[in-house]
Amino acid sequence: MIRELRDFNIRREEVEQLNFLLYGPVGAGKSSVINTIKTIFERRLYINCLAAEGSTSQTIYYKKCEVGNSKDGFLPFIFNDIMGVEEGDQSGVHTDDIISALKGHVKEGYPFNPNSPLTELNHYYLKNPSISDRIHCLVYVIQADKISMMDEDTIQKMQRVREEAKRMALPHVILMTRVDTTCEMTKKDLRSVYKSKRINKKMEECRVALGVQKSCIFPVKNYYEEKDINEDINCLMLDALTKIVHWADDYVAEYSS
Ligand SMILES: Nc1nc2c(ncn2[C@@H]2O[C@H](COP(=O)(O)OP(=O)(O)OP(=O)(O)O)[C@@H](O)[C@H]2O)c(=O)[nH]1
Ligand SMILES: [Mg+2]
Repeated sequence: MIRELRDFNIRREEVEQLNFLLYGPVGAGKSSVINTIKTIFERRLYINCLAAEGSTSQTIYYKKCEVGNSKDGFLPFIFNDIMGVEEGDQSGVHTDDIISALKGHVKEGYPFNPNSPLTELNHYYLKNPSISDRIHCLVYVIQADKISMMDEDTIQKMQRVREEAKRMALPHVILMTRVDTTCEMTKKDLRSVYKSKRINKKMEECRVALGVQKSCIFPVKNYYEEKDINEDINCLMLDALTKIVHWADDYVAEYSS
């Protein structure tokens, strides 16, 4: 899977990288997903100060993350890290900013402002984005152990973004994190994740809350306390990534502006 992803060729030549936007509640593990993917491809534990515990979002700038390094080469993927969604009008990432990001209007480094969305007047606003600037797959990141406790407001915000993604025919998937804290059996043996009734129930809850079909929901575990590379963590994430990358490529191939 690593080789397949490293050698991945985007069908449309003018697009050099596939763009993924990670979106979900505060503390869902968005930044950790990026650390995990970097860890897999760079074969060393990747720690990023942006992954942290907090009641408000630890990620406050729009950050594009590349995978790979100049020695071994970079993969043709960019992961865009953003502020988490929160309840209420005055906190968390603004829904309009997410929709702008999907369409490619948000430049790297934009400091999110929960009170007011990005406007055309702001110098972080890209007026005429090309297909290369757009997001090619929306990736929801949701904690398996908190899905049933998610407040109505947060769910509604995420549903609004999903409606927009549907209108744009943009693929959208869910990475369901923290399967280790959700199921004891899975914690002991990550390979039994798809046998776990509890995990299956959580996937079903995700499907109902966001209307994303089951085949697009991937239970994963992020690196967070490990001291070494773990192939089981890698396999789950790589399986998800391989599928997601093909769907993003389908979107790019079919998109015509
Ligand atoms: N047990 C466990 N902990 C995790 C997992 N993924 C993330 N965490 C922990 O959850 C906390 C929040 O993770 P982040 O990656 O910072 O979450 P985020 O979505 O980027 O959060 P904000 O940027 O603040 O919105 C960190 O302490 C992580 O170590 C996982 O799969 N299992
Ligand atoms: Mg973060």
